[in-house]
Amino acid sequence: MTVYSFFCLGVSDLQALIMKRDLFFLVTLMSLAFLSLLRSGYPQHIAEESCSVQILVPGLKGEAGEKGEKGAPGRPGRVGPSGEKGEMGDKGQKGSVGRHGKIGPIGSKGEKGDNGDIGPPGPNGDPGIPCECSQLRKAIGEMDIQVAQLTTELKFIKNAVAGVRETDNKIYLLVKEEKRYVDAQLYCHGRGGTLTMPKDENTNSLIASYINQAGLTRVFIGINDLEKEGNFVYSDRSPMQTFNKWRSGEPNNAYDEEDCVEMVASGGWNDVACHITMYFVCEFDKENV
Ligand SMILES: [Ca+2]
Ligand SMILES: [Ca+2]
Repeated sequence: MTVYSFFCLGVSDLQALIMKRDLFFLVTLMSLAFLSLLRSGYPQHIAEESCSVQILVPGLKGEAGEKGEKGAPGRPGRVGPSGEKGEMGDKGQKGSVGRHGKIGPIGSKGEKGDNGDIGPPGPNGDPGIPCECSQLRKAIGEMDIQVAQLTTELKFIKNAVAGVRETDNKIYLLVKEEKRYVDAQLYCHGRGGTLTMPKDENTNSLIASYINQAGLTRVFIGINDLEKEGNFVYSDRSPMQTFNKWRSGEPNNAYDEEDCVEMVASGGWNDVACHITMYFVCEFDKENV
């Protein structure tokens, strides 16, 4: 009966149903009608029957129900974002005086201050002792001379300690200080002697050995022709004797300036210039020492 009623609905009636948006109800009706057709096997007969049966339409909407009770409180919402910074508040009141602090550590040493002002001059001193400057200067000068003499004597003693040669009545000293002939003679004379005067073979050999042992090659000896060219004399101005040890070709008065005499390591003699400097040998009489 329901299916027949459905197909007997007019188009306007369907539209009305659709307009009422009761689609679920409509679909249900269509499904039931289709099943009925399959079961009957005479779908063409439907259109031939009259639509005198009841028309199925939905009922009127019921009245609204009573208002429900108030629901349970909802969950708390999320924390909202930070608000904008507020304006600075008013300055608070001045606090009370705090407690006394601890004593701090000792500070580092400060820099030296500036010099103070110059003080007033002190009282005058007592009068001094009159200065005898001239006498003091003289004394100082004499002391300087003595120091120089002592220095020279010290050198002489050093030379003497280094070794002397002697015969029965003579002492020979090799002085290792380079001096000109005249200065060498003054040196020896100042100590009570003279430049050595070899007057025999033994003495000449002794002096030659002396300078050889000292590792020397030449020394001044006390012979010269300063006063008269070619007339050789000893340093004490005594005349030459028969003994001599002139080397071959000597004396030659070379360059017309050789007026003093040296002894070479072999013991031979040679006239040389007096202004050259070399070591020398002094001799002293034992009686005068
Ligand atoms: Ca000469
Ligand atoms: Ca010569």
